[in-house]
Amino acid sequence: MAIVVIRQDKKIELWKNALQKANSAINVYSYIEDHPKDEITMAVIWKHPKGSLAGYPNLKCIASAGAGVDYIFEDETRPKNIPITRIVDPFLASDMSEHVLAVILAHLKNLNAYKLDQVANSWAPKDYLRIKDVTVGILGLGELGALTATDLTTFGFKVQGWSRSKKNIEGVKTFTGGNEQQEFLKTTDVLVCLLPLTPATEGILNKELMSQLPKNAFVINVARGGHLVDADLIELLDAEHLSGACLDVYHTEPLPKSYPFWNHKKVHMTPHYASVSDTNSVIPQLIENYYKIGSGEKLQNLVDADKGY
Ligand code: NDP
Ligand code: OXD
Repeated sequence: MAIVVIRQDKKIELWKNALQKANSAINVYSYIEDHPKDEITMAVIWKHPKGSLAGYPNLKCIASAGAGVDYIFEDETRPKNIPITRIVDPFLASDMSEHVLAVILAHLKNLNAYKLDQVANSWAPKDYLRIKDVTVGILGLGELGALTATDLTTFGFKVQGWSRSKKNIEGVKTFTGGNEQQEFLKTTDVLVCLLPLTPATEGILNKELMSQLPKNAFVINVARGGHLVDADLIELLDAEHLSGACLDVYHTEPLPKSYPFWNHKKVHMTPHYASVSDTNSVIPQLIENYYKIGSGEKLQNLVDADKGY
């Protein structure tokens, strides 16, 4: 039994060392070093190179080092019929909630516009919005969406959410399914996308959906770039239907330098860092699952392969 860490960013050694430090009895390898492939029972991965999951004859679990698993289903060469797990973690949820709150407050108080004014030496007071007058609508009421929704209510926002199955969250008006989506959108001033990327949600932030938001609505996409139809967003911003957007995720990451978002005054960007798995917090659940593989117990935070999340 052993773990292989597969990721292409600079954090590969950090994850290998953190797993090793958490439990020195486990053999942990990085996929770029020589390692005995037949020993590997668990792969801890993040945006792995396609094809790199093949060739592990005893692999029993593919563990995403993040909450999202879309990149795993996109790899057709992945071994099928092996459980996939994902991260569910209180800091991942609270960091996301804090990010969304910061973005919404910056929008209400025109902070992004004032930064542009400052760069242009322009003194231009602007009307601002009050929390009590703003309805935030969250697409996706899972681990991250539900906490974000609850936290926003404590700040005095009106909050509503839309999800696949009906939810009951104190202080949050909930909607489900296609029929209720229209009502949800019509009454949403700030739309936050916290859906997983699946065939059912790909391109959901399109012209048809975003046109149903009230004039001057603001869109926040912190889920995946594949949810957004970029050209539709730009069209609705330029037509002054939407007042702005804040994006953390993109179709291609890093976003190519020539991309129109970079220089669009109404698009505010962060580099896919709204909320990041903290090794100290998430490694215990990975190690528990590693031992559960050995004992044949049910794994924690299993992904439903049929739903894709
Ligand atoms: P969960 O799986 O816990 O929640 C997903 C929510 O979306 C659920 O409420 C689910 O409904 C709903 N949903 C899924 N499919 C549909 C659909 N077709 N129609 C309506 N609702 C749907 O995910 P998390 O909250 O943990 O994470 C959400 C996403 O956030 C991740 O998949 C990832 O892409 C992104 N993320 C981004 C980060 C960043 O830094 N930008 C950091 C971490 C995550 P139901 O409850 O009924 O199943
Ligand atoms: C995740 C992410 O899915 O960081 O955890 O995007």
